[in-house]
Amino acid sequence: MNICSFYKGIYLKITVGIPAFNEEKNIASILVKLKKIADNVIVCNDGSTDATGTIAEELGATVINHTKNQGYGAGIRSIFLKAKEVQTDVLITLDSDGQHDVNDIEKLIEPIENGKCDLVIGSRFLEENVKNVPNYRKIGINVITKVTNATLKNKLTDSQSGFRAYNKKIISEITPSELGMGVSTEILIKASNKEFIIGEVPITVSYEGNTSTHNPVSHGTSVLFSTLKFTSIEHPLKFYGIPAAIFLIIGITFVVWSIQIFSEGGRLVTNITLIGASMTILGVILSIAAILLYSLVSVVRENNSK
Ligand SMILES: Nc1nc2c(ncn2[C@@H]2O[C@H](COP(=O)(O)OP(=O)(O)OP(=O)(O)O)[C@@H](O)[C@H]2O)c(=O)[nH]1
Ligand SMILES: [Mg+2]
Repeated sequence: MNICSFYKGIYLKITVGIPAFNEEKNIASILVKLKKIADNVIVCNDGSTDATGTIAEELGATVINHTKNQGYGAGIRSIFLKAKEVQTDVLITLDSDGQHDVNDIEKLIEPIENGKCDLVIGSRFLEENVKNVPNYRKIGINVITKVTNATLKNKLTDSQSGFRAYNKKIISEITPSELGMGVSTEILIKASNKEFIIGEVPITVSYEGNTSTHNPVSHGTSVLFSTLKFTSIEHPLKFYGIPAAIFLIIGITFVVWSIQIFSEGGRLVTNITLIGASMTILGVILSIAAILLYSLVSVVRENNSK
C-alpha cells in the first residue's frame, strides 16, 4: 500500500511519472525506492539506446516506449496522457538521473491533498538546498524563471524543476505540446491561464557526478527561446509593442535630427541617418508583429472559448 495515498480517510490514487533517456545506470535504484512509496509508476522510455526500458519493465513499471528519441517534453506529454487514461488523482513527475529524493514526494503531495494547490513545484531555491546547485545553473534558471514569472499570477523561484505534483484537474485540462525542456514553462503558463493555483515546496537535489543529458549552453538557450515564445504568445502587445514603441521613438528622433541637419547644412550625416532609418524600420516591423500576433491570439482564444 502506498504510504501517501490516504488523506483524511480518502483514498487517493497516486502515480509517479518518470521521463527517461539512456538512464540504465540510475533507473533501477529509483524504481526500487519508489516501490515503498508509489503503487503506480509510469516510465517514458524515450528512444533510449541502452537497457532503460527493459530494466523499468522488469521492475514492474508501466513503460511507454517511444521508438525514436523525441525530447523531454514528449516524454512528459506521454506521461500526462497515460495518467489521464489511468484516472490518477495525483501525478508526480521526477527525473530519472537520481537528482531527486523520492522521500520529498510526501511534501509535494500535501498541498494537493489539502486542496491548497493544483500544481506543486519542488523548488531547488527555497531553504538551504540552494548551495547544492552549481552557479551557472542558478543564473540560467533564474533568468528563465524571471521571464516566466512575467506571465504567471503566482511568482515562482524554480520554473524549471522537473520534480512536480499535479492534481487530476490539471492532468485532464492540460496537454503539453512542447517537445523539449521548454515544456516546464509551457505547463506553468497554461496552468496559470486556466486559474490553477501553483505552489512551491523546498526539495533537496543532488548534483554529485552530474548526469546532465544536454550541454548546459544549448539546454539553457533552447529553454530560454521556448520560454520567450510562450510568454510572447501570452502578451504580444507587451512583448513586441513596448520594444516597438522604444525603437520608433529613438528612430523618429534620429530621423528628425538628420532632416534638421540636412535642411541647415544641405548634407546627410550617414551615422545619424542610418540609426534613424534602421530603428524606425525595426519599430515598424515589431509593431506589425504585435498587431498580427495579438489579432491571431484573440481569434484562437475566442474559438477555444466557444
Ligand atoms: N523523455 C526524455 N527524457 C529526457 C530526455 N533528455 C533528458 N531526459 C530526462 O529528463 C530528466 C532531466 O534531464 P537532465 O539532463 O538531467 O536535465 P536537468 O535535470 O534539467 O539538468 P541538470 O540540472 O544538468 O541535471 C532526466 O530524467 C532525463 O533522463 C529526452 O530526450 N527525452
Ligand atoms: Mg538532471
